[in-house]
Amino acid sequence: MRLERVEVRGLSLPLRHPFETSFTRTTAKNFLLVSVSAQGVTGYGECVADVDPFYLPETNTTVLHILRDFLAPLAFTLEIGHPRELPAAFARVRGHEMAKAALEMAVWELWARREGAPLHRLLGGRGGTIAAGVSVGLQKDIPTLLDRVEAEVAAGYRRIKIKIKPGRDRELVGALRARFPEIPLMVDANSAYTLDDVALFRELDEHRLLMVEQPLAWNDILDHAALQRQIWTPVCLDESIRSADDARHALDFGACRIINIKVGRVGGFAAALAIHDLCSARGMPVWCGGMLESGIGRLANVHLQTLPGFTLPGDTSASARYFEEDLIDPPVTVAPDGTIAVPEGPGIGHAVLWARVEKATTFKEEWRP
Ligand code: OSB
Ligand code: MG
Repeated sequence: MRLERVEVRGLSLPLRHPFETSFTRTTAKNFLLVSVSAQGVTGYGECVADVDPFYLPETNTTVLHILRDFLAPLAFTLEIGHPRELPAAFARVRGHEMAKAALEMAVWELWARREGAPLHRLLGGRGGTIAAGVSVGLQKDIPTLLDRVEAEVAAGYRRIKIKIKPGRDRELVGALRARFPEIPLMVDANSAYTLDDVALFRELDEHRLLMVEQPLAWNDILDHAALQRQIWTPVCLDESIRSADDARHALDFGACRIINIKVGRVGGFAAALAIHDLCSARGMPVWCGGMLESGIGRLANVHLQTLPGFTLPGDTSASARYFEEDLIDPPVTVAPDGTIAVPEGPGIGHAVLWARVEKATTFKEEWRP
């Protein structure tokens, strides 16, 4: 198969509630949507980059540059026998995993549609349901946080994650544990701490958290290994894992006991599958993270999570938590038992509402061989 057209558009979707982390406060989801076409079929890939480089180095602007000037021209030269061939073809471009992933994911989605198969079948997953977890941002005060968590628990979510940052950590966890002693609870620091904070993490050990996600630097493996040796709570890596080699290094050095896989962060589905397989072989649990995706990226995450190594609930929750109007029909919903149904239609499996895509579009570029 040869690609005949690549389109990239910028979209802006207002968030129903601002999402606050240790590194920023987001009020709208501003992202790139990649569409690839061949032989009358179009596939979609949602990019996880944002307007700023505060989570990882890439931004929407760097992604557009890399796609327009390097990855799309390269992709047009390929006779694609299977989407898993793309990472080797893209390897000459160093880094830029989010740009690579957006294009690679669109080709996988196109491939699934061509075969009339749901994405999960192409990935080696299964139908049925997946367990939903939820990521709760920093709130204005502790009572508000408790109310938010109470609502999410009532909605059925199987695991609660809260964001922490220096000065807003032990109090939040203590208050939550006092109110909900038994819920599966974890924290995500998004790289806000250093090894000088070991004492804090030892304190958090008392609360029997499921894990602490990315406590230290975004590009670190070794300090995390030093931290993990000194605490009971499993460390989970997010930002630090941007390739299968990163995952192998983290495993070999004991930097974590759990890995958060985000397809868009690791360069695409092929890398996500490689990390999944490596972790499965070594007995390390994985779960699927989220980046406040629209329904298009959200459904890609749903399909990935049907692989057997995803033994922990991820950050995939209902469309309605984020957006008044999602780009897909039906939206992603969570059943009272905290599960999400895995779509069986071709590709991502739900219709893309193109009128809504057009309405949210801020700019568009289109390239051909
Ligand atoms: O670190 O997992 C993260 C959102 C944006 C950037 C980074 C992260 C997150 C989340 C939200 O935690 C997950 C979601 O609800 O999509
Ligand atoms: Mg995270």
